[in-house]
Amino acid sequence: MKIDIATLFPEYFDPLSLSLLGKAQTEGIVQCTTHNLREHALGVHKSVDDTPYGGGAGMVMMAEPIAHTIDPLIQENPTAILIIPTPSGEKFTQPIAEKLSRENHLIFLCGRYEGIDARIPEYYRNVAQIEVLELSLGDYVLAGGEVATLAMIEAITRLLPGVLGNPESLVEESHVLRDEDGQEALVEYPNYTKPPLWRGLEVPEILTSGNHGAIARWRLEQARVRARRLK
Ligand code: 6GU
Repeated sequence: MKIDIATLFPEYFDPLSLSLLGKAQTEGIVQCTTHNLREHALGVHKSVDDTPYGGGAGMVMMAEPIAHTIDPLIQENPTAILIIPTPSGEKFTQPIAEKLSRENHLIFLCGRYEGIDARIPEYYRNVAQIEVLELSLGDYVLAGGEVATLAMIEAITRLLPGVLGNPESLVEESHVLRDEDGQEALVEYPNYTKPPLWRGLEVPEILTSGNHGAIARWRLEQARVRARRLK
C-alpha cells in the first residue's frame, strides 16, 4: 500500500518509522511519503493561507498549493483515494479502516488553521473524479489534520497482511457483537497476566480453570458489559 501525506508539518510523521509500521515499511508492505505543502507555496512570501472571504477569524489554506502538491500524485494513480481529515467529516470507524486497508493508494491531505478552501474537495470529487473522503476521529476539535492522519494510518495499516506480529489478534477482534439495539460493538474483554495476585487483586478464577469453552463465554459476556457501558 502506498500512502502519501500532504502537510505543512512533515515532522509530525516521523513516528511512522517506529514499531510495527516502521518494520512494515522496511519490508515494503507500506510506503509512506510526506509532501511539504510549503514547498508548493506561491510567490516570494511562500504563502499557503489567506483570510476567509466573508470575514471571520483565522486563515484558510489556499487551494493552489494543495492542488500543486496533489495533482502529480493523482496523475500517477487516478484510482488513489483522497482522504481529508476534518472534524466536520463522517466518523472514521473500524469498517472504514477495513475498507481502506483493501485499497492500494491513499492520499491524506492535512489542513491547519481554520481549514482548507472548500473548492478542494469539490474539485477532486466532481472535476478530477477522484474518490474523496472527509473523515473525523470524533466530536472534538484538533488543531490540524496531522494527529488524525496518524491515527487513521495506524488503524488502517495494522490490518494489512504481515503488519501485526500475531494475526490472531485480528481474528479475535473481528468477532463483532450486537447489543440489544442491533448496534455493533467491537469485542474487547479485560486481560490479565502474571502474577495471579497483585496488590490484593486476583485474576478472575475462570481464566485459570483451563475450561476454554467457559473462558470464551465469560470473555464474550465481559465484552458485552463493556460495550453496554460505553454507549
Ligand atoms: Cl479529522 N481533524 C481535526 N482538525 N479535528 C478533529 C478531527 C479531525 N477529528 C476529530 N477532531
